[in-house]
Amino acid sequence: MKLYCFGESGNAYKCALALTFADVDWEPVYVDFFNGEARTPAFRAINEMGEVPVLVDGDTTLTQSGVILDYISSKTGKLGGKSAAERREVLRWVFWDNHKFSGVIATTRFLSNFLPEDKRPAGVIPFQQGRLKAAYTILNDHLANRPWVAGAALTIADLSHRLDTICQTHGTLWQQIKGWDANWTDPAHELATVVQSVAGDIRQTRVQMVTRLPASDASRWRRMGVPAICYGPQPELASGVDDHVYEKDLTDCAGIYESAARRLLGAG
Ligand SMILES: N[C@@H](CCC(=O)N[C@@H](CS)C(=O)NCC(=O)O)C(=O)O
Repeated sequence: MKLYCFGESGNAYKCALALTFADVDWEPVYVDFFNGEARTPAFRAINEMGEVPVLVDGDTTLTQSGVILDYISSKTGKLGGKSAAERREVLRWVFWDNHKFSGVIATTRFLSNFLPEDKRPAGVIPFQQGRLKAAYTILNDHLANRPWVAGAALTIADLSHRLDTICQTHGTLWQQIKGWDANWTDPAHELATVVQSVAGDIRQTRVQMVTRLPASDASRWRRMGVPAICYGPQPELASGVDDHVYEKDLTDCAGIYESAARRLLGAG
C-alpha cells in the first residue's frame, strides 16, 4: 500500500502507526504540504478535499484518517476490537477524535507553530486551547480505570489519539517507523561533559543534557563507534517554510564548538 503523507502530519502518522502495527507492507509518498502541493490540481485529482493522508491500495483510494484506520483494521483483522460491539465502541472514539481532539489539536498546532506570529488571529488560539482542555479531560477521565480506549487491547481508537502512550508502551515503534535503532552517547562521556561545561560558561546558564527520541543523524556516527551528541540553536517554526534561528544563538554555538574542541584536543 502507499500512504501519501508528510512528517508533520499527525493524521498521516496515525495511519502509518496502524499500517506498522498491523504488519502491512507499505511505503510513504511524500507530499510537500508546506509548499502548497496539497492544493495543486494534481493532488486534488487524488483527493478532492486537498488533505493528507491518502491511502492507495491497488484500485482503492481512501482519504480521512478514520476511514483509512477502519480499512486497515478491517482488511487485516487487527486493531479493530473483538466483536461488533467493540468495533462500534472503537469507531465512536475515532469519530470523537476527528471532531473534538485531533481536529482541534492540529489546527491549534498550525496556528501556534507554523503560522508567522504576526498572522496568528488574536483570540482564536486561547479559544481552541479551552476546547482542547475539555477534550483532554474527557479522554483522561475515560482512561482512569482502563488501559485502552476501547475493548481489552490496542485498537485504532488508541492510535487515533494516544500516540505518546503507545510509543512508550511499544518501545520498538520508533525503530519500525523511522527505520533506525535508538542509540546515544553516555552523558558521562567527556565529549558531553565538556560541551555541557563550555555551553554553561558561554550561555551563562545551567545546561541540562537530555537523551531523547527521535534519534538524529548523530546516530550514524555512533553506529560506527564514534561518540556524537547534538547541540545547536533551537530553530523557530521547526520544519516550517520560514525556519530561522536567532543570530546570537548561532554565534554562541560556534563559540561553544570552538572552545569545546580546543579543550577536548588539549589546547586550552
Ligand atoms: N479529518 C481529516 C483531516 C486531515 C487533515 O487535516 N490533514 C492536514 C494535514 S494533517 C491537511 O492535509 N490539511 C490541508 C489543508 O487543510 O489545506 C483526516 O482525519 O484525515
